[in-house]
Amino acid sequence: MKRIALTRPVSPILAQCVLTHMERTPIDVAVAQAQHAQYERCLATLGCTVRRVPAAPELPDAVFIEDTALVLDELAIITRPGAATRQAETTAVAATLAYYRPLHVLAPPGTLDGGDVLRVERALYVGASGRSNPAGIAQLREIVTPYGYQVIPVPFTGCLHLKSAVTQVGPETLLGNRAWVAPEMFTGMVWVEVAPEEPHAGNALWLGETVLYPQAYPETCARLLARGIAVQTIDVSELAKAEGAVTCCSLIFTEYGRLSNFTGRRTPSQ
Ligand code: CIR
Repeated sequence: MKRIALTRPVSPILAQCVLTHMERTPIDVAVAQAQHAQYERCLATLGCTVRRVPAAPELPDAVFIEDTALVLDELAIITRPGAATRQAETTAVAATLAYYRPLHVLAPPGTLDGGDVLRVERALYVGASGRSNPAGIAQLREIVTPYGYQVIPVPFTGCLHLKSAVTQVGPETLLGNRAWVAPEMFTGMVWVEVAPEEPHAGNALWLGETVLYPQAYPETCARLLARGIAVQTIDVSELAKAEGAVTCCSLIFTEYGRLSNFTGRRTPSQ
């Protein structure tokens, strides 16, 4: 079975991205594109088949594809991103995901960003954020409950998405910043705390054997290595200026075979 990594090219107008918790600083798009290409190469080296959703040069945040969908084993949920300028990103992602999973689509007034959803087995921890509203979380629960998933809303502060504060780095291990999210919310998981001087270091991309991790956080990286966690570091500094990190530039899932009855239609959730 193949592990697919869906990615989307960096837009030439990345500098016009939405920013919430960061000051706008100049972004070198060529550097961002080179870092993104390196990110894709790392995913391939770590066992993923990289597939690109067609570029959307007019959509500055399109590279942050994680926010547009949640891909589970049985289905994919096409989100309705909380930033209005990002809602057009979902169309092409849905067209691609329709080859791999039956689709459900979130409807107004619900909003949800994939960056707010941390999946641990059958638990979907969902950040109650400025991007993911109660209606969006309720729709998600309605869609996934029949498949045996539990939706657990999680309060957090200080950062854009739940996965800016905490991500999974091992079967029973989370990496997070307890100033932004309470470890007690995640029952039964071991908690690795980010280094105090690296508050943004909680976003890691766990690929089973290895964690892909920003090279900007050496102190936290040392904590992961001390736990015996294999880490591959990568420079994503230019993407970070757009408030992006390592999870948000891909959608990772197992290919169980293409859907033979693909029609391009999508199933509304309501
Ligand atoms: C935004 O504010 O939506 C983008 N500039 C950054 C999104 C990053 N997404 C993520 O971490 N899941």
